[in-house]
Amino acid sequence: MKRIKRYIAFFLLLVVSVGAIGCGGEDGPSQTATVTGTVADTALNPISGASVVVGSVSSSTGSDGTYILERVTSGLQNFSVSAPGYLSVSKTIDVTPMATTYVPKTILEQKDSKSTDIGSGGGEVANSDGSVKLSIPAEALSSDLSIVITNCSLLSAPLPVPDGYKLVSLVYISPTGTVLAKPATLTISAPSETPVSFYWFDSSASAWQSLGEGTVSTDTVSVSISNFGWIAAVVPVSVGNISGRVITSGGAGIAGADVRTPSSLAVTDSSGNYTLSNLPVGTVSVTASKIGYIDNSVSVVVQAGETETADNITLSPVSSNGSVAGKIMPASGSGVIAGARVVAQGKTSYSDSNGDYVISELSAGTVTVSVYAYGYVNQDASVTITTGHATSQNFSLSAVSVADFSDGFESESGWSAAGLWNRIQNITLSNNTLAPYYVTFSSGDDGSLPAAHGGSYSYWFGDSATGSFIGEQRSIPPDTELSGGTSAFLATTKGDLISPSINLVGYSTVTLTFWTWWEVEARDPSTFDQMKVNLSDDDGTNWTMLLKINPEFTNPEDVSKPYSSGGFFTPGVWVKHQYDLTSYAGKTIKLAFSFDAMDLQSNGFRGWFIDDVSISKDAISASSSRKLF
Ligand SMILES: [Ca+2]
Ligand SMILES: [Ca+2]
Repeated sequence: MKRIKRYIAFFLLLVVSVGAIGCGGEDGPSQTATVTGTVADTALNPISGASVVVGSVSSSTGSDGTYILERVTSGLQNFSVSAPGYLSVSKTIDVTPMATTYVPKTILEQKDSKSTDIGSGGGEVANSDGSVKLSIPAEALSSDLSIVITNCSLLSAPLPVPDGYKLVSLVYISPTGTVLAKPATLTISAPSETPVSFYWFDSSASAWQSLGEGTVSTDTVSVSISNFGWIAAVVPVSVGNISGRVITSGGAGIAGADVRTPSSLAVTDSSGNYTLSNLPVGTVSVTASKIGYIDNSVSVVVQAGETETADNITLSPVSSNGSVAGKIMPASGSGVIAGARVVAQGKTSYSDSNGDYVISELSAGTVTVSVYAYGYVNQDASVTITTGHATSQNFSLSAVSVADFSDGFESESGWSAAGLWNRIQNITLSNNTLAPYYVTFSSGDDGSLPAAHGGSYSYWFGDSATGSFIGEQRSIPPDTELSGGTSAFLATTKGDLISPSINLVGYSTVTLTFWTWWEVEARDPSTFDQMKVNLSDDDGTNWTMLLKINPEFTNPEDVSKPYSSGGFFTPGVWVKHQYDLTSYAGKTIKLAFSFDAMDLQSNGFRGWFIDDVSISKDAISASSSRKLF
C-alpha cells in the first residue's frame, strides 16, 4: 500500500513537472531569467536564511549567504532582502532575459537596539550610542509610533549616491514608509568636509531624492526630513570610475564575483567584467571575492572624470578540502600521547612529541577519525569536516589493562560459521553411526566427541547427526564397508569459521594462540581434509594462509582409519598452536578456520574442533620460528 502511494505521488510530481516545462517552452508573456547574489552583514560575514524576493519569486540564502532565484520575470523588478534583526533592503533591479543576472552583494545592517515611542506631542529619538538624533515636532505624528534610528555602515547603502558626491554618513529611520505631517530635524556628526548635502532613498522609485544642503554647526550637521527610510549625507567630491576584470589563474572570467572598495560594491558580469562608478579620486584598493575562491585585491588610482582600467584581479580557488587537528592525551593522569596513529578517510598521521596531530586534505562531510596508541584502547570520533577549515578534535584514551583478545566461545561473540561449523556445548555423542562398519577406531575408542578445551563450548566442523564431517553419506551407489565414509555432496564437506574483526593496533608483538582437537582421514591427510588458518587484514576481501595443521602422512592401505591430533589411529587430544602475528601489528584482522575435505572419500571422521582463541601482546623470542606448531 505504501508503495502504491509512493508511485501515485511520483506520478503527480511528473505531471506537475511536465506541465511547468510545457508552460515555459511556449513563450509566456515575459521571458524568464535567473537572479543570483549573496547577502552579508556589515563585517561581510554571510547571512543565512535571509529572505530574498524578486518580483513574484522568492527564496532564502544558504549557509554561505548565497541565493539563486530561477524563473524570474525579466525587466525591471522589485528586489528586496530581509532577515530577522536586520534592516531590510528594497530596490529595483533590471533582470536580463534568458540569462543570469548577478546582483552586487547585499549588505544588511543590524537594526539599532534602541527604540523610542513618540506620539503626537513629538519628542527626540536617538540611536543607542547617541551619534544620530531625530527631533520630531508636535503634531508631526497623529498616533504613537515606536521609532528606531540606526547609524549604518556606508556599504549598506541600497544604491550608490548620485554622481559627484561621496557618502559620509548613512542613517536608517524606521518604520520605513512613515510620512510626517511636519518635518523633523535629523542631526548627525559633522564630517571634516563641507558642504554636506542630504538625500532620501525613495525605494518605490529606487532613486535618491535630494533633501538639500544641511545646516552645519560646530560639530554637527542637521537637515529637515519628512520621510523615514534611508537618509544619506554626502559631500561633493571629484570622482572617477574603475573598470576591470576578475579572472582565474587560467585567464577565464569569473562571473558573479563581488568587487568592493571601502565605499562601493559591484559584481562581475558573465564575462567577469565589472565597473565601479562615482569613486572619490585618489588611490583605492579594489577587492574581489567569490565563494570558493580566496579574496584578492588590486590598487587603482582614480582620476577625476576618467574611467581607469584596473589590473585584472586573479582569484585562486580555496582548497576543496578541510582538515582535522587536535591533541591526544591519556584519559587519566597528565601528559600527552606521542606517536599515536590517527586515521581518517584512509589517511594516516601520527601525534608528535606534544601529542598534537593533523590530517589534511579531507573531503567535507562527516568523517570518522580513529586513534590507535600502544597500550591504549583505540577510539573513534565523528567530526564534521568543512572545506577550507581545520576542525578541532581532541582525544582522551584509556589505558589497556588486560589482554587483548580471547574467546572461549562460551557465548555468541560474532563469529561467522559456514558449512558444518557449529558452536556446540559438551554433548554425549559419538561417531558410532559410521563406526565400526565404515570407519575403524582404535581399541577402546568409542568415537566420543571431545569436551571443550575450556568451559563447555567449542566450535566444531562436524555434524551431530553423524558425529562426523561426512555431511550426507553416499547412498547411490551405497557406501561400502570400511570406506572411511563416502560423502554424497562435495559442497557440504567444506566451510569457514570466520572471526569478528580483531584490532591489533598498539602492539609491538602479537601472538595468536588457539587450541584444537581434530580427526581426519589417514589415507592422505597432507592433501585431503585440509585444516587451514587464514588471515585477512582487509575485512575479509583477501586472505593469506597462516598455517595448515594437517600432518605429513599417507597410508592408502588404511582408508577406514583416522589420523588425529593425537596421531595415527589413535583418539585426538587438545593441542595448542601459536603463531606470530607481529607483522600484522597496527592492523585490524579477521581469522578464518577453513576446513575442506577436497573430495568425497574418507570423510566419516570426527572433524575439527577449535577453542580458546586468544591474541596477546606477549613477546615471542626472536630466535623462535615463525610457525610454532
Ligand atoms: Ca570453550
Ligand atoms: Ca577425506
